[in-house]
Amino acid sequence: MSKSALITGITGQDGSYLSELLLSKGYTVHGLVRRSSSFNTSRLDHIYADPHEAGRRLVLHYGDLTDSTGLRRVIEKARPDEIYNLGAQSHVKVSFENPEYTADADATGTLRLLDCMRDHVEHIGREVRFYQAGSSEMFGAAPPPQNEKTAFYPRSPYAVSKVAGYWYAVNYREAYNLFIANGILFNHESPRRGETFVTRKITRAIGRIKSGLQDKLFLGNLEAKRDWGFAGDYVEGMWRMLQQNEPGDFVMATGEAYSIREFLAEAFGCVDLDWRKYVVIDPRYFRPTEVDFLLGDATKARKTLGWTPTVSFRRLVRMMVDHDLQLAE
Ligand code: NAP
Ligand code: F7E
Repeated sequence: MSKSALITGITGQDGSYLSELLLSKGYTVHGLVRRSSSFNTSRLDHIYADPHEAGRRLVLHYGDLTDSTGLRRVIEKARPDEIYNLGAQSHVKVSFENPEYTADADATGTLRLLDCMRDHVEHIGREVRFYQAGSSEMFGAAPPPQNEKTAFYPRSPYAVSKVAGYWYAVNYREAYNLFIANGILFNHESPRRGETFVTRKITRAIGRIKSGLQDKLFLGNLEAKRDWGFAGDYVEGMWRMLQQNEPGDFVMATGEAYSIREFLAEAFGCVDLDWRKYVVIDPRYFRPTEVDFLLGDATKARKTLGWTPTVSFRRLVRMMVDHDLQLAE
């Protein structure tokens, strides 16, 4: 019997890469999709299967992390062996504008899903494994390098909500003896990254500048440093966490950090342009509390999961720039 997985946040960057990975391993993949007035499944277009197709292995269900009844119903229908909780209001700056919604979807949403899983496991009498998408933002102001032993110091409503999700996951693991793993993932990017995150905002602007569609790029704080990896590598790590004998918590990171300024130089350098001629600082993109320096130590993931990132910083930037040049054309 092939395995079945349920992914919340399947329409997001990571959801699309994880779906590809699980389908390639023979899984049937169920995904939770929010109702939207326009199509929100474009990242899944290439693997989408029409509901009328016999034997399809990608099944989408309407649902929302703010709606427990719907979550319960989807779990009962999908009967997953593994649940990946990737759904979230994932934008740090937006979480300052919509803190309550962020807490509802990211913190209480995680609790809702865990609670549905707990009852489901009791009813069906077999194990279901759960991956919780934690974030390096949970470390916030803690000095680098950060690893599983670093104390959390969250600096945004998003980060606080992810810390809550992390602890709900630990508590459900200990209280009900469930297989639950927390990933603590540092920033991971790709050509499918949302257009308002800084890397994609930059590479998208480069494509548009080269095509004559834009001549300025408005950005906020250029001094923050991030440990940027490739999303395709990170979803492999999520899957590996659920294939272990024992559940655990794992940092996933490249161990290299660069500032936004350095990202700009690398990305504009790919097309022989000087970023200083295009970038304008706009304070609207500053955050009330910033996270200055994230640099991960993924020793545990390397040793226990055999996981290492395969895409370097330079290759990642080149991949994103090339994609966005084509897109703009
Ligand atoms: P993303 O591209 O922003 O995708 C987020 C997904 O969550 C989308 O499918 C979105 O649906 C869905 N979603 C939002 N609110 C929801 C709700 N109330 N109910 C159900 N689904 C909801 O994020 P990502 O980069 O793929 O990240 C995946 C997960 O990892 C997130 O939990 C994020 O916080 C976490 N994370 C990301 C990174 C990173 O660097 N990418 C690092 C650490 C942790 P729509 O498509 O309809 O908006
Ligand atoms: O910001 C600075 C900004 O929004 C990175 C999410 O996936 O990774 C992501 O969160 C840095 C910050 O990502 C702009 O101030 C400057 O210091 O790309 P970002 P993030 O906040 O690190 C973590 C791990 C997650 O878990 C999150 O879900 O770039 N910055 N100028 C800017 N950032 C944005 N977005 N836009 C700017 O114009």
